[in-house]
Amino acid sequence: MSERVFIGLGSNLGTPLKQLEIAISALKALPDVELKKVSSTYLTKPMGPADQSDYYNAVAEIVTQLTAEKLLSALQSIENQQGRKRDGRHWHERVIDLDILLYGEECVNSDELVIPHPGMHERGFVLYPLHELDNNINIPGKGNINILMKNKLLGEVQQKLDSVL
Ligand code: ROI
Repeated sequence: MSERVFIGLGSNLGTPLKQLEIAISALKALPDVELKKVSSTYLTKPMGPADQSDYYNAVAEIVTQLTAEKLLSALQSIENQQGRKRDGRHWHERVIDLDILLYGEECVNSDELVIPHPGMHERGFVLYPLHELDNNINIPGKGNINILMKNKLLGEVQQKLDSVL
């Protein structure tokens, strides 16, 4: 059984564009993962504390046979390889962030994992790149992306750049 999965990527530390590129290559190299598409890169205002650099965000679409839990641990290994520090500071800068946004139509609610990713439906830095990959997608429990994009969104998009792929 394989699922269509969308992964959010974000970085605002240590040459962010390079970090996105490295993360995409690492995703591509994962066993049981087929990389389908990568959105353009979006330069976005930080959501959270303003005393941090702007973020570079993108969304990747994959098809995978991995369970959501196995995929999460693979993504965490990639983050760790790229030197992601987990110092517990809330909403602060990061070298790379890889989030499972959607896993097919599934909803997951465990201690380790919540899918759809909480907050994704109100974040411009997620919805813009996701819309580029699927302009009519439904976010389980939240609704159609076109309706969601009419709301006031956090993490304002400054600029759209080419895909890092
Ligand atoms: N803000 C933006 N614009 N992009 C992100 O990827 C991002 N990631 C985060 C927080 C700190 C919430 N803010 C962000 O984790």
